[in-house]
Amino acid sequence: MENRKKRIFSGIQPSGDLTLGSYLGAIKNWSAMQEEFECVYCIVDLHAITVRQDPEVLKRRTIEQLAQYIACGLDPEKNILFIQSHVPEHAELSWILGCYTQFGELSRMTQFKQKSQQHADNITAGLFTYPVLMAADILLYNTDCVPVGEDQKQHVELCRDIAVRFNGIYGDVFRIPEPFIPKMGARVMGLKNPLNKMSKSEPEGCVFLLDPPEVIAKKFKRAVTDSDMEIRFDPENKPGVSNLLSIYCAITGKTPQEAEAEFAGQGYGTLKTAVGECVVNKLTPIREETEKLLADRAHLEEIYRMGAKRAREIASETLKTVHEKLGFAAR
Ligand code: ATP
Ligand code: LTN
Repeated sequence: MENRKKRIFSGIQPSGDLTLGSYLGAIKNWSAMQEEFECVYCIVDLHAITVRQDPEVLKRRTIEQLAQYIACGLDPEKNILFIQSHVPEHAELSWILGCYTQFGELSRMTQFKQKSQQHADNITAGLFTYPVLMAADILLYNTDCVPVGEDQKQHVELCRDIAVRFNGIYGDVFRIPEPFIPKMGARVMGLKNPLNKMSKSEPEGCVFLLDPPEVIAKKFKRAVTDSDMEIRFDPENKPGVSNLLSIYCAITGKTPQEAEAEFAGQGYGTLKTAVGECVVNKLTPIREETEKLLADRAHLEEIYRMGAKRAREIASETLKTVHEKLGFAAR
């Protein structure tokens, strides 16, 4: 395989407005990687339609998500930023990989089990084969590393299994990717229900990247904690307080022990205000920059078109190799 910088691939669905969870679990780490690695970041609209979307809203969110990627520090010159449906190789490789994925493997995916409960009236084949498309995303770019939150680890592991299986039959076709899960912020919990992951499709207890400062402060003030008064990092017994401490640590870079010492002897009110403030300080410049970027749609369109062109150059090479290995007649 060619001699090059290590490659990173990741993506987020434009299925809702970006949250503090997707920022701390994924995007924050993406921008830290752009100097050292060759990075490809995608807006995965094909994945978003695995549950029903409103076409107008989907279109708006797709462009807003691109603006937020850039506002979070992803330089569109250094990174390849693109929209999944603009690179048809994703859907093509997904079909092929689906023929090398077991029904049983897909049945075991936690996200499928959860989403099929949430959308019990619309459990589509797309929802079931979602992880195969994700494997195609990753493998098309000969990705070395996939920075995601904890909830996506199982999907990256399935991707590795598919790649190993394919390579076992056809030779060294795909690079085997590693997941990258951050130490802090890998699983930000909802502020209303700290037993559930903060998620854009559950707006209750969810902080959005574009929330104004007063809304963020209010959401933290109302965060669920517990009835004892001790500020201690203990996710099992004190999920609400530990979640606030994790958010604080993920943003400030402090360890949970340092944060505990800093808040020792203080009340939950002080903790909530402090965490709310550090989140506001982090998100305010991102919101302002997003608004500026959204004022120039033509520029954003130029960025995603350039991104798709660069992405396609890589993806089409991989797909060509796969076709040859499978024995498809040359075009
Ligand atoms: P949906 O509710 O539509 O499933 P989501 O809010 O869970 O969406 P995704 O688009 O699935 O967000 O995730 C985008 C990225 O952010 C993934 O890498 C995912 O692991 C990460 N992520 C999402 N929510 C969290 C969270 N609460 N904590 C840490 N990382 C998260
Ligand atoms: N399934 C991911 C989004 C996603 C992704 C990817 C992440 C689609 N394709 C490739 C990393 C690499 C999610 O966050 N729900």
